Amino acid sequence: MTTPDRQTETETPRAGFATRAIHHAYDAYAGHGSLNPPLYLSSTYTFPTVEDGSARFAGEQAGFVYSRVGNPTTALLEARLADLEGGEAALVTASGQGATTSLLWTLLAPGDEIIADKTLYGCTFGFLNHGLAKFGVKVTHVDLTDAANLEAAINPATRVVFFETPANPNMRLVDIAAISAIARRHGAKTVVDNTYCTPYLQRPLELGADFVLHSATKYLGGHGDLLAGAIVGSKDTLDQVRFYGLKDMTGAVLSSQDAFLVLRGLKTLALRIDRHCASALGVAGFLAEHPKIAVVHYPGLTTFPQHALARRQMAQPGGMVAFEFRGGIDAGRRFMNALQLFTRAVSLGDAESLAQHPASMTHSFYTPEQRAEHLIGEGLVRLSVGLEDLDDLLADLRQALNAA
Ligand code: 3LM
Repeated sequence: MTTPDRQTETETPRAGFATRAIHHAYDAYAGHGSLNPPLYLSSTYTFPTVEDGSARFAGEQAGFVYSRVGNPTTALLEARLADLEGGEAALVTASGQGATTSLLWTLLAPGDEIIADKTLYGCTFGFLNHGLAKFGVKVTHVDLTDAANLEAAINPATRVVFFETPANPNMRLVDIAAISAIARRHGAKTVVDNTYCTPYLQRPLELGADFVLHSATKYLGGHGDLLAGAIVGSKDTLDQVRFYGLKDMTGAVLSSQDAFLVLRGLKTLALRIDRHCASALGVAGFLAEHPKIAVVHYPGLTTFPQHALARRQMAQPGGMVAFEFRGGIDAGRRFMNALQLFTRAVSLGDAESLAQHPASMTHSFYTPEQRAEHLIGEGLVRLSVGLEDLDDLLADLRQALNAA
């Protein structure tokens, strides 16, 4: 597998990922010498004179004006995320959904087309098909696991190509470099939801994508105590998203307190993801051997159909595992109700291990017909493997499988 950090050498060697996740863009010796960055709790900013205020509004003078368009604490988080993803700029939002809507409403206009992969997080699917479609954007779902399908579907109206990899919840992978190259040749922007991987495992911009989206609610925050989102990409477009998509349309602004918590979460991101991945591999291997399980979807298993792509594109296979019971969802329900250490809850990327049933929870926004068409099995069970001891997790799975 590739190493977690694939930065090319420059004249001054660049600090490693974990170092930058802790230090980038903050000088503890400046100001009062606070080890942690200050938390700025202010909705508005003072202008020394009317002329200064006018110049700031006109973009002729640096400085903050109002926290809907910028705050020093959220600005630090933005600088850090841009650095970690290898992007020019970042914009943080009140939730992952706020990132998706703020970006797509900026990039798309009536008459444009967005081509999205078949499988998407339930509320992203909802926004595309009930939100964007209502305002005259054509939404086309294409199986992007085969790049030839994009080549066949893309046309002059296609402005955006959108996908998750691994996809939530069925773990299908999309080849970021192959899809981005086709989109670029046709003048469309590629947007990758990198929530499942984080930049520690996968950096889509380095593979040719134009924008990365995150639900920072998940691994980036890492502790299940906040909602947050992020977009990383070119400064020009993110300025448009900030001053139009976010400021005027969604207002999905991240509070500085939650930005502070995401900055805290980032300090342990590399450590946590290493542990999530090691335990998820243990869990997936254990489930794959169990007689009651029909199939396990985990990129780290050699039996995973896209294992070669996983090794090429992801530094490690991630912390999410999906699987199906031979006995269908009735067995899955008995299993989930018997869990004692895994917590029955949606969301992912927390210290606590979580289990949920996508068809009736995160992906209940699809109709049963849409789920079938979009490859979301009714019997799929999804695990977010947390940071507890692997032996304890396996013991819990073993006893719940006995009850299934
Ligand atoms: C979930 N997912 O349990 P927020 N993109 C991806 C996501 O997984 C999510 C978002 C965007 C889940 C949330 S379901 C009611 C709970 C790949 C969220 C949206 O707005 O920060 O929740 O991110 O799969």
